[in-house]
Parts: sequence; C-alpha cells; structure tokens
Amino acid sequence: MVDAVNADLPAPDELLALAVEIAEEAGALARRRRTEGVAIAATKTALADIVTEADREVEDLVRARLAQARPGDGFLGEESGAETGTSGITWVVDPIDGTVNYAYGIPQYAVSIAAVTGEPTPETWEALVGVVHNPAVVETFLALRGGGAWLAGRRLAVSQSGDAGALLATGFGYDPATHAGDLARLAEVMPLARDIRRAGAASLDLAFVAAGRLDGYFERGLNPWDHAAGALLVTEAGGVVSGLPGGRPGRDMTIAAGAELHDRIAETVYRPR
Ligand code: LIP
Repeated sequence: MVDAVNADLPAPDELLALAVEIAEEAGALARRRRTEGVAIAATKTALADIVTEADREVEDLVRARLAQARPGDGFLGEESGAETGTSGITWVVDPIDGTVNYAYGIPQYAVSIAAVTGEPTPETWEALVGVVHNPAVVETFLALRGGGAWLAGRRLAVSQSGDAGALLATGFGYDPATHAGDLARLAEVMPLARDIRRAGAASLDLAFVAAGRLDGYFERGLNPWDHAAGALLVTEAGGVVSGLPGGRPGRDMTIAAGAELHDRIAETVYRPR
C-alpha cells in the first residue's frame, strides 16, 4: 500500500478504509429512508434546491462516525457546514449527492466522502482519499492518492473516446437564470459529443469518467463537496480535472476527462465569444 503522504498524517489507506466503512453505512441509511418515504425538509438557494430529512440524518451519521474515529479532524459538509480541525485533515462530505434524484426515487445518488490536507478550500487542498458510494446499486468507487482508483477490486482507467465522438455528461444549476448560459455552453460543446447524459449527481458523473462509463464531464456551479472525492477518482484513473483555465475545479467550472478530450472541452468552453 501507499506510504503515508506525510509523517504526521495517518497512512492514507487507514483513512480510505474508514471512509469506505462510513460511506457504506451511511448509504444503507439513505437507502432505508428512501424505501420508507422521503420528506422534503427545506429549500436552499431556489425552490428546486431541496434538502430532505435524510440528507440531514445521513450527514449527522457521517459526522458523528468521523468525530468518533478521528476527533482532531476538520469537517466540511453540505448540510451542517464547516468545523476546523487540529490534525491537518479535513473531511469533505456530500451526504446524498443527487438529492433531487433521491427525492424522485431515481437510483442515481451517492454518499461522497473525501479526506483532504491543507486549507479546506478546493483551490488549495490536496485530496488523500475519495469514496463515492451509490447505495441504490451498491457500488463503491474509491481512490487513494498515488494508489489508483478502484471499483470492486478492478483498477479504473478513463476512456480514450473514439471517432464517433465523446459520451459527455453535464448538469444545470437550480437557478433558472443560469439555464440559458448553460444551454448555450452545451450547444458549443455538442460538436465534440456522440451524445449527452444528464444524470443528476456530479460525484457519480466524475466516478463514471474514472470508470470509462463516460468519456468526459463538464458542469458549472458545483460545490466543493460535489467534486472533492470524484476529482481524485478521475486523476487516479489517469484523467485530468480542472476549473477555469489552468485552475482547480470549482463553482466557475469543472471539466473532467482523459487529457486530450479534457483540453478539447476546455478550449471549447473558454473559447472567446
Ligand atoms: C447536485 C449535483 C448535480 C447538479 C445539481 C446539484 P446535490 O448536487 O450533484 O451535478 O447538476 O444541480 O448541484 O444538490 O444533489 O447535492
């Protein structure tokens, strides 16, 4: 296994094992709550931006398990916010990524957990481990920095899209005012594509790029917890993940693919208009 990235940090594979254990336990809770019926607890940035009681309950479970196992670590969660730690490690958690899918009963949602070092901002952090677990189909995508990306014991590799064009995924924000710009960007990128998928969970879109189930993915408006784990999956599967030209993935843009397709998407997205 990979040596500890830093002598003061635990062996990353210990962190990975903890993240997998907690993600699968949290996923089982989410799946159980889904079968019992989902209650919308509140809306956030827009009427379409919902949070369910299960989102909050699942994040509470993840946060409690992490605090029990590693009390000195920091935490950044979609539903309960940030807490600074003392260990140099921060856990970045989306308890149910793909919340709208979850609320509608579409089996494309995930518990996303990443452990990062450095300042807990995507501009500067370094992800050590990432786990994206879809409880609906019981798939756990996992990555260890320097140790590869894996699914069910199989090492993952991004695809090399062929002459027929690329199978690309994207997404749209909850704010209707952003849809025209997102659709215009999609029209610009479409000539690169054989087809488009809009599956509704960024962490799984990124995991699918790592697994070669998608050739590429791009989306504006993601939150740090949407991409923290999935971005490591892609890079450990030999892909490239970026944001604004030469920058890290973030709210302005996230682009993920094999190197050649990544650059073609980025050139198209950022082409002066
Ligand atoms: C979702 C992302 C998805 C995006 C949605 C939403 P949530 O995260 O995973 O890619 O298109 O607008 O941001 O809200 O389900 O955690």
